[in-house]
Amino acid sequence: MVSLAPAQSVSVLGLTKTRHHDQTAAGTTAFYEYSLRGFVEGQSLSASFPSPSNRFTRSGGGPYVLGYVNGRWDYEEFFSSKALLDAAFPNTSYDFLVGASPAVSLTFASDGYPTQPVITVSAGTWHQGRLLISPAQAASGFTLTSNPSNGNGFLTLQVFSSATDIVDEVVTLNPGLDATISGTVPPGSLEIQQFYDVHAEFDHVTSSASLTGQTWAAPNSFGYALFSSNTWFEIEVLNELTAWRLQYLGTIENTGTAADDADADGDGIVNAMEFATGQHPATRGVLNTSVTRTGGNVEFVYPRNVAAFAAGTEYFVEWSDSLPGTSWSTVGVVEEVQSDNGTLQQIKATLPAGTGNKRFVRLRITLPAPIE
Ligand SMILES: [Ca+2]
Repeated sequence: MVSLAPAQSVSVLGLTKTRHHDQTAAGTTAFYEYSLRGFVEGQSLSASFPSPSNRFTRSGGGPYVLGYVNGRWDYEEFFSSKALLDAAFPNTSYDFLVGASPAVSLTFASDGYPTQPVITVSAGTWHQGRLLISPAQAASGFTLTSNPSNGNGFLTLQVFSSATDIVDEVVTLNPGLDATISGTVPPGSLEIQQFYDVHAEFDHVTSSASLTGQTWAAPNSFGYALFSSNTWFEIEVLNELTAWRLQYLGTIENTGTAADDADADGDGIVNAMEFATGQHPATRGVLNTSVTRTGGNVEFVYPRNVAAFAAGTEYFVEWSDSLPGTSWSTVGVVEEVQSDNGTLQQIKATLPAGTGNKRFVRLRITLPAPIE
């Protein structure tokens, strides 16, 4: 008779020595820390199944008792160097104890840390250790691809936020030498002004043990001792204004000559107005507007940046019969799109010419408020 796995069953347990890096730029990672982790994972595990004191030991060390958190047990310690990790957890044989069952023996053989993952991304700009993605790039989607791993275990690649998983790829069969992993961020799946974590892991198994026959184990479950190399970095999705500032002024900070109210190229048009009207803020130019009187009306034509408008920039054509204008008005102003090439529109504002012998017209803009 075939015995079915219990409703609660362990599917994998193990010990991992991990070398963590941060990716800081294209092709560049920097060491962050080492860690040792013991874990028991499975289906519908409760805090008392199979034991409240799952643990591992070795000759001269332990027991190291796993803690239960949200359906799994973990024991984790972090170390600032490999020497400190190896002093606390040498490469030797460990006995993994689940409940009162016979121990599962797992061995860290000589160091087998795989190649450090380095992720190549098909979009974005590396800036101060983060990958910045523009709204247009988020709308189009992009791909991530790793370098080859020389490990013999799993490759994983994840992109996620606290709220959602965007990419969750695993190569579960032993990939052999020179295997890579890749994933796609689907078009429109990243939100403006949100942060996402990218995590890539290469594993190298040095010891494994079948758990078949243990009363608490699911069929085809295994225990592993493995070395892993992890790489992390952060994606920030910019808003339209910040992406524009990065593209044309080389920074995302609203400061100095890149500030909204600064005039980076000294042409008399502040950066915020250059953004709103689709001008180049670092190349001197003239804002191409026109004023025409047609009968009882005045027609005022100005350029509008389609992306800036879509992002919430507001435009106000205002008139006054006195300067300095303390009485700017939008009364009677009617606007229409005169032309549109996809990135820039020409907007024609029609307003009453008035009964006096002069009338002044201006364009005022307010930038969209950052999302809080
Ligand atoms: Ca300017």
